[in-house]
Amino acid sequence: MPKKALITGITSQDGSYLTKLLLEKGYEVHGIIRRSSSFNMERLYGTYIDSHSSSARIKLHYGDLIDAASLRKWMDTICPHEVYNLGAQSHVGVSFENLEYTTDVVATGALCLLEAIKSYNRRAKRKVRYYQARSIEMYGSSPPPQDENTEFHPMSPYGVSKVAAHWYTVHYREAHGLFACNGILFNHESPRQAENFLTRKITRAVGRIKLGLQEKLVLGNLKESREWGFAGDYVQAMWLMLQQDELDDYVVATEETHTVEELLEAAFGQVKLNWKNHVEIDESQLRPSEVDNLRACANKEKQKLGWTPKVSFKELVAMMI
Ligand code: NDP
Ligand code: GDR
Repeated sequence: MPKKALITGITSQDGSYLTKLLLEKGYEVHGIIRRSSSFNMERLYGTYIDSHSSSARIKLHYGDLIDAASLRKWMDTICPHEVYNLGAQSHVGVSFENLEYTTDVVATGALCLLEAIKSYNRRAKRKVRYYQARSIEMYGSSPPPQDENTEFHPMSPYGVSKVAAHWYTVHYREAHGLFACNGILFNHESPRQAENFLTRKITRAVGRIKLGLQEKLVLGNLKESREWGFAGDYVQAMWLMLQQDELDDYVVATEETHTVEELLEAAFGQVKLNWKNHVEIDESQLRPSEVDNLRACANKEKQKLGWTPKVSFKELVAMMI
């Protein structure tokens, strides 16, 4: 019998890369999808096979992180060995506008999923392995370098909600013996990244400007810096975390910081354009508070998981262009 994995947020950037990885490793993959008025399965194209086909090892189920009953139902029906909680309202800027919704999905959603796993474990006498997607946004204004022991000081409603999801995960591990771990991931991107995140917004605009389809690119804060890695590499680290004998929490990062301006240089440089001739600033896009001093220390993950990123910053930008 193949191992079964359940992924919330399977339609996400990370969900699509993780699905591909797990299928390659022989898993049967189950994903929770939300009902939406527009079809949003593009990222799974090339991976998804109609579940009526005898060769299909990927199955999708309607559910929602804010619908606890649906989570209990799918845990009990699918009986997975591993659960990856990737579902989230994951846009930091939007979290300042949609506060309650972000908390419901990111924090309470994680709690409901953990509770569903706890109940299932007890009934089935199993020990499901649980991965919680955490974020460097939780560190917020804590000074660098940030590692697994750095104090949390989130600077956005999204970051605060991820802190709550983190502590729920720790609580279920300590109080109820759940086999649960937190992956603290720095920014990771890909051609599948949503267009309202910075890297995709820039790389997409570069192509459009070069082809004469767009005149200018309007951005917010250019002073920030991030460690941008490739999502395809990062899902490997997620899987590795759940294969350890003892579960732990890990920071996953490239440990290579670039400013937004360096990203613009690299992206526009790919098509021999000067970004300064095309970028405009719209102050209304500035966030009420920013995470402006991030620098990872990912020693533990490198030593214990043996994971290192394969795609460099330059290669990532070229791939996205
Ligand atoms: P995306 O923003 O691409 O996707 C979010 C996913 O969550 C989508 O599949 C979305 O479904 C789903 N979702 C949203 N709301 C709900 C809900 N109420 N119930 C169930 N599912 C829901 O995420 P990423 O791939 O970028 O990130 C994956 C996870 O990793 C997220 O938890 C994110 O917070 C976290 N993370 C990401 C980082 C990054 O750099 N990408 C860094 C650190 C952490 P739909 O398609 O229907 O909208
Ligand atoms: P981030 O990514 O907030 O780090 O969250 P995002 O790409 O949204 O912003 C990165 C930085 O760029 C600045 N910025 C802009 N950002 C966006 N989206 N759009 C713009 O026009 C723009 N102009 C400047 C931002 O202010 C910020 O400083 C991502 C998400 O994937 C989270 O879910 C995840 O947890 C973190 O990364 C780690």
